[in-house]
Amino acid sequence: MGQYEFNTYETAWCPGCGNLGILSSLKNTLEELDLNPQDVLVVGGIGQAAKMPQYIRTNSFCGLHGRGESAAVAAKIANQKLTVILHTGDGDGYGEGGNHFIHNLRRNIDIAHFIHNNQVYGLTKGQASPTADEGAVTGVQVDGSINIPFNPLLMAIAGGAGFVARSFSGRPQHLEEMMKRAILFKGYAMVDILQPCVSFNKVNTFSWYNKRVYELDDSHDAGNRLLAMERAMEFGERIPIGVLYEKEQPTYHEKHRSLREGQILAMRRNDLALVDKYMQEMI
Ligand SMILES: Cc1ncc(C[n+]2csc(CCOP(=O)(O)OP(=O)(O)O)c2C)c(N)n1
Repeated sequence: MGQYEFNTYETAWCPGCGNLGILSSLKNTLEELDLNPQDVLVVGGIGQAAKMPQYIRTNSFCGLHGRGESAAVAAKIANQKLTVILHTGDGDGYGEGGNHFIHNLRRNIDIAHFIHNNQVYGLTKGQASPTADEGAVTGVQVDGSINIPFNPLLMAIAGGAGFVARSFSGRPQHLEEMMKRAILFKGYAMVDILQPCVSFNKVNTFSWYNKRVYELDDSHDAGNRLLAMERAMEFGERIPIGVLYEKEQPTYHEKHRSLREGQILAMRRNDLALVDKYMQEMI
């Protein structure tokens, strides 16, 4: 039994749910990175995907719907030594949390954000999520979704993210590689993970994704922002998976004077001399 496993636990997920594969990929990735569970924080919001923190033996935090993103940022600001990993669904991350998502891209806080993208609101029984295809029929959108789908990768690249990737829950080795690179990346790193919802999305199934995804190879220049945007717009008969865009840039902590100087850590350590210095500066 790995160090990230609870002795016993039962998930709330359906047999065949992509979340099961994503959870085991996360555990394998953390094992491979050999991180101490005490140094890792897994954060979620609300939703089926957002239950990830409950099933892994690390520090955990479950926020409100759409607010896991701000909680993860706050935790990293308070303790930059933590490896902060955020799991949201596409509704949680791009819908209710859409504003936080957009601004996290440009803050460049050093967290890894894994979005389980099943194109529906799974927990609440399959309504169209931001990434639902136009025309997708659900129990609520009975005539088909009338909205243009949100393109998370295009948004992330345009919004300033330094690491933008996509993977598929049905390709565990690929997913683990993406998770590993995202966690090790210095700065905000997002991986949009295509994931079948066996109960509420009968169109974008495992085989639907499996037929369409193709792995980007060395011929893709991940340092070229415009080319990355072009790849991000490819979603249909062929769907690229891999790192679409990667560029290291100064992080929030590096740019923020107080955080650079370790102010919050000093306060947590009760380093009175430093706390006094900061107080003097403020008054
Ligand atoms: C502000 C707010 N709006 C709506 C809800 C109801 N709600 C809870 S989970 C959820 C959808 C979750 O979908 P998603 O984030 O895509 O994750 P999934 O369950 O598919 O993994 C909704 C709409 C809520 N809890 N809070």
